[in-house]
Amino acid sequence: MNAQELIDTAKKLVTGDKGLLAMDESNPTCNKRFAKVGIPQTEEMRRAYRELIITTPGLNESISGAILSDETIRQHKKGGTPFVKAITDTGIIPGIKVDAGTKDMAGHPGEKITEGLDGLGERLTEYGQMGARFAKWRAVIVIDDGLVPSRGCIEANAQALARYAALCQEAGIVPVVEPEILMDGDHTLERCFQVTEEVLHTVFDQLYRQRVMLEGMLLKPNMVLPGLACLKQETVNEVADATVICLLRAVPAAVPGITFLSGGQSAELASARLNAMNGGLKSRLPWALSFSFARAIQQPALEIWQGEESHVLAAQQALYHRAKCNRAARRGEYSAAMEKT
Ligand code: 5MM
Repeated sequence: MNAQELIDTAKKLVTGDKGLLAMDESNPTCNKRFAKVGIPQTEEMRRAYRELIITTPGLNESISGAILSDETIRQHKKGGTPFVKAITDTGIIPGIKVDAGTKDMAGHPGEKITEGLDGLGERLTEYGQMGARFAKWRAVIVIDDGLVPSRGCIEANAQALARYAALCQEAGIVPVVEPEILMDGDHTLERCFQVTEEVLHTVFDQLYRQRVMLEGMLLKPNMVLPGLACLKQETVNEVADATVICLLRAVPAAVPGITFLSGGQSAELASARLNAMNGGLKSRLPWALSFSFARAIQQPALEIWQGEESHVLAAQQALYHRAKCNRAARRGEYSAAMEKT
């Protein structure tokens, strides 16, 4: 492991005002999103969609790194150029999702455990040879009050995240550590705060035990939000405050950056909330606060594209716009007026 290279790559991914684009949907997730807008669920359509994304003019103005899936990292543009080369040529750093997805956790009804540690060292070596410089692993925590989350589930997922992160660093790849508390449910913002704090403390405890170098990793958490079905939905500033207070309590200052997932928030709300954190609260932040959105960057573009060649340009404009809005949010300069331009 070259520690300095890890530190440099982690910093490069979050320095300035750019952020990460998560385009690492597994085939079933991508197919589900295609099905919703009537796009055929084939390998060629997934390839064409990913080509649309990575060839978006000016994407590199706002995006520092793109997270790919195993299928995508092996694909090529229509003309034969490998996606990884096309991405790297624009100055965007290629990353790779390496978890094997979530499974029902034995003995823990309603809870999930992320799999994929078997053979991970070898896979990381292969992805590194293909050009990936950072990786991502997502753990999923469900809130269902009175039932979950359980300590057993939180600890098992935190340990898997830490073992993944240690393997990444050994392979010279920056780990993005993603513990996601799902927005599904009617829980309050306060409950999400408690669970997020507990999960993050547990994750950082495990990262310490597994000897992960914090300066050479990134954290990809959820924002602290009320459940989607909760009757009380806090304001943008209340969400920003709660999220920052929670992160200040649980995330060591040695971590160079926090790159939020969007988790099913609308694209505009995700930008507005990130903006509020980087606006008034910036002087309190020891780390860069950035984004690693999938749906909150891609969804409008996907809906415009609909699998039609003639819609590619308009879809790319929508993608460029969302990336630009989030770049502005990193500077605390996003406003609703940007949505009208
Ligand atoms: C939570 O999902 C991650 C961030 O996406 P959103 O901003 O849309 O919440 C995302 O990177 C996710 O991990 C990938 O899409 C892969 O998901 P699956 O479930 O297909 O492995």
